[in-house]
This record gives sequence, structure tokens and C-alpha cells, in this order.
Amino acid sequence: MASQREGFSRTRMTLYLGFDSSTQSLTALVLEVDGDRKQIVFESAIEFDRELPEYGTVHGVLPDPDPAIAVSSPLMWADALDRMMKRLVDSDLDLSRLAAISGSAQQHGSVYLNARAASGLASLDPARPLAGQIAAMLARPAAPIWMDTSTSAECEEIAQAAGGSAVVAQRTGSRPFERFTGPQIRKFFKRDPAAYAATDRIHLVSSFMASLLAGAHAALDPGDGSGMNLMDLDACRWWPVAIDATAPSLIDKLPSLAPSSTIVGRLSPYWQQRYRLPPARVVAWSGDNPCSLVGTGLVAEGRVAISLGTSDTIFGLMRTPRVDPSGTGHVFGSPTGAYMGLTCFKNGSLARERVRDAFGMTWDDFSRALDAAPPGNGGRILIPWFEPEITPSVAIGGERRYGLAADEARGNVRGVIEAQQMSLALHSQWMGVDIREIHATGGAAVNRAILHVMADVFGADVFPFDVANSAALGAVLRAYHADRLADARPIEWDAVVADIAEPGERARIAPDARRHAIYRELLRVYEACEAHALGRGPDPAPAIAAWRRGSG
Ligand code: ADP
Ligand code: XUL
Repeated sequence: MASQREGFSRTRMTLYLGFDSSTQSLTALVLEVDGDRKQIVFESAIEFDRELPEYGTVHGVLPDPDPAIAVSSPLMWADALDRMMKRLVDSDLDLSRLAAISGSAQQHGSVYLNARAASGLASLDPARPLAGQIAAMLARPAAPIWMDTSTSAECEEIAQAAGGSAVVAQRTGSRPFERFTGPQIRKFFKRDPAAYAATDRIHLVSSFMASLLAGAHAALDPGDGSGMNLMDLDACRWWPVAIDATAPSLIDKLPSLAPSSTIVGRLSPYWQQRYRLPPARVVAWSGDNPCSLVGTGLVAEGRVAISLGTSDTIFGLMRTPRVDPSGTGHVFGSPTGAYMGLTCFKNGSLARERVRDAFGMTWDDFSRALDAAPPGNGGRILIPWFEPEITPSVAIGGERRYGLAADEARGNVRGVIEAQQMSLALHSQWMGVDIREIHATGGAAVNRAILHVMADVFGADVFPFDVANSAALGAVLRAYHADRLADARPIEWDAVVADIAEPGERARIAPDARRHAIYRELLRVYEACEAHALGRGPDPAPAIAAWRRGSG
């Protein structure tokens, strides 16, 4: 009787593990599920620059003299995974209760493996660290990541060969974008045909990490697959026209596509023996934005999330895909089986840090400076393209100031935050969502001063999420959902996110009607400044002067 009760409680109290392999760090979350009760019982992060300095990254990127190039190290990601597993087993968690693992990863980045990988992944030596064993399986030591903007020529070539940008957008959900994997693969094929020929499998960061766990090449989910300019979004299959336009024999090198809830394998003998872990199910990984959709509870249409991470993104669920006619945004697959609309900005946290550091501030100083400058910043506008920008497309970085001196601390702090929020508002209009509620996440969502500007610019309620890492939370909730499905005990998405990825009413930040009215007008001024900075519009000085007169 006693052992039966023990058995019962063991099956009820189940653990799930979710990772987030992001630009700057690897995070792990463990979710404990006991009947309907869910709680996070472990959370830990490894920051690449600080904790793995031997790889030489700066903000997770390998320095390159060409600002358009952004690559990172797949071995560093593998190393972080190995070290995080050690941290997990050194914790007091009873990992024998671990049922399933999934993950989230920075989107678009690609890892090139040679023919040794298929057998090598299955026969890793548990006595030795992971990274050293993966090195021999790489056909290309570096992995291009989402911050790379060096493939404009390849975007053009793919668009031409596939019938134009609009056709590519219609089929794949996005026009060819520099950071998307197809253009990156084409550049690699053109620059280094021998290494391309020696490539047996091209993984995204998500499917690479899942392969490390499962000890075999893992399938790719449509959420991340739709960030490649290679997948037919409706059919969730590789689109032959794009494949042919990208590189020869590419179809043989791509992973298979499978629904996000697919069990891609069991935790391989390597992990079982190295850390005495059980043969837990490995669920397909997905991109960080698709995972954040789940982790911010956006399983119904009408609300959006804004993630203020290394990149800033705005996204929401879509029942039917609406492709952006302006070519700015993306439609991705959603792990819930529907679609998601997304717009991505490269000058996110690093732009905020640039301004903070220029004035030697802490984040507290930054928040105080933000609050001290008036809403609308007196019509002083900062265009924050410190680095080449994704939205709008800006090939060569360089910030622009209108009526704002570079050494004016409060004005620049207010300027960068207002510009980012206005840009988010402007370039998400294509999604056609009447935004009343925003779920804020990412590292900068802890900053309430920033969230007040967000609420006022959008005229919407902002709910900060308790778990800053909504991508890892989404990943662990996906592991739970897929495990239940595999046990033939499916659970609805509403129930998956209930009580854990839902906004807390107490944290709500309401918009101020007067300030929102200021921003409604200022948005047109910002748009004029942006057009001018892009070389597509007249000097915005008269528009700024008119706004000042009106607001004064
Ligand atoms: P990633 O996209 O790599 O997952 P995160 O979502 O973890 O990034 O965000 C990390 C960023 O959060 C840091 O680069 C930092 O700029 C930012 N951040 C952390 N604390 C604050 C704060 N109090 N105010 C504004 N930004 C912050
Ligand atoms: C989305 C994008 C970024 C990365 C960041 O298209 O490029 O948000 O996913 O990790």
C-alpha cells in the first residue's frame, strides 16, 4: 500500500526542464507539476562572456572588424549546456522525476555539421566534456547569428530566382531578410563551396541543441523553420523553389520538419551516464519568439507581447497568416499550431546600454533620468540606429539626432526609450491588432520607467511578466504539453499557461491619457524623422516646430 502511494505521488509530481539558448546566455528552468499545481523550482543562467570567457565573445558574439558580420561559437553553446546539466544535478532536485525537456533558442542562427555527426552524436564519451567532442563534427567552426546583416546580395539573388520578394513573403511568411538562414546558407556556399560540400546537416540553433540532448539529428519545428526563407508556411514543408534558389543539394542537408510537440528522442546515454539522468523525452526545440508566445500566455488572438531583450520584438498570435505588405514584419509558425506575427528590432538592449554607458549611469540612474525628462522630450528625437538596423532596414549603423545634443544625458535617455517604443508602435501596425494589452518581457521589462513609456506610447495596459525569461518558460511549458500529448493525456493550451504564464493584475501599468495624446501626435513627427534619416523624406524641422507649438 505504502509503495503504491509512493508510486502515485511520483507520477503526479513530475519535473520538466526548459532551456533558453539566447544571444548572451543559457538559461534553465525546471517546472514541477503536481496535479493542477505548477511551480518553477529551479532557475539558473550562464552568461557567455563572463562565465565562458575562453570563447572570446562580446555580448555573445565573436568580434569581427566588419560590423555587418555577426557569428558565434556552437561549441560555446554546447559547453554551456554541459555545464548547466552539471549545475542541475548539483542542485537538490530529484531529477529521477524528470519527464521531458525542451528548449528555446535565438532564431535564424545556423550550425554546419559534417558527416561524422550522425554517428558521433550517438556515441559521445560520457567521461569527457561535450564541447571537445563536438568540435570534430563541425563543417564550419562559426555559426552566423540573427545579428548578421552581411547578406543583402544573397537576399536579392534569392528574391530574383524565386519570383520576387513579394512571392517569397507570401510563401515563407517573410521577404528575404539578411539574418534569415537561407540567405546565410547561400553566402556560405558562395564563399566556401568546399566547406559547404562537406556539410552534411545544417541545423538551426534550436535543432542543434535538441540534437545534442537526443544524441541524433533532431527535427526542426515550424516556429523556427519559418525563420529561414525556406519553408512553405501553409504546408509546413520545405519550399522547393526557395531551396533551389538558395544553394545546390540543400534539400539533402536540411533537418526534417515536424510539429513543435514532436518527441525527437530520449535524453541520450551520454547524459544518462555522465550525470545519472533518466531517459527523459526530448521535445523539439523552437525559436525564442515562438516560445515566448507561450511563455507570455498569448494563446489567444488580440493581445501582443513586447520582448525587450538583446533584440526588441513585438509579436502576437494570428489564427490566419496576414503577410506584411510593407515587407517589414514576419509571419512565423506558432508552437500552438497557429501563426504568429512579429517585428524585430536589432537596436534593443545594446542601444539602451550604449546611452546608459555614455553617461556612466547605472540602470537606476537611467530610470531616474528617464522620469526626469518630459514626455515627448520637448520634440527632441533620437533615431537609435547605433548598429545596422533590421526594422526599418538600415545597412550602415549610425544614430541620428533631431534638436538633441549628444551630451545631454536626460534628453538622450528619454530619446532612446521613446524612439524604441514609437518604432515598435509604428512598425507593428501591419499586424492589424487593436493593441489594448501588452505583455512585457525580456531583461529590460524589469524597468518600470521604461514600461510606463510603453503604456503611454501605445495607450495600452502593460503587464510585466514575473519570470523575466518568458522564452525559457515557454520552452518548459511546451515540454509539459508535449509530454501529456505523448502519454495520450492531451491538455489544452489555456490550461498549460493557466496560473503561470498569466499577467498579475497588481503589476498592471495603465496608460496616462494626456501622455498618450502627446505621443499620438509625436508619432507622426517620429515617422517624418525616420523617413528623413532613411533619405526618403524632407527635413523634419518644420514638423518638429509645429509639434512644439501644438504641445506648448
Ligand atoms: P536575451 O535576448 O539575450 O535573452 P535578455 O532578455 O536576458 O536578453 O535581456 C538582457 C538585457 O536586459 C541586458 O543586455 C540588459 O541590457 C537588460 N537589462 C537588465 N536589467 C535592466 C534594467 N534594470 N533596465 C533596463 N535594461 C535592463
Ligand atoms: C527574431 C530575431 C531575434 C532573435 C533573438 O526574428 O531575429 O528576436 O530571435 O534571439
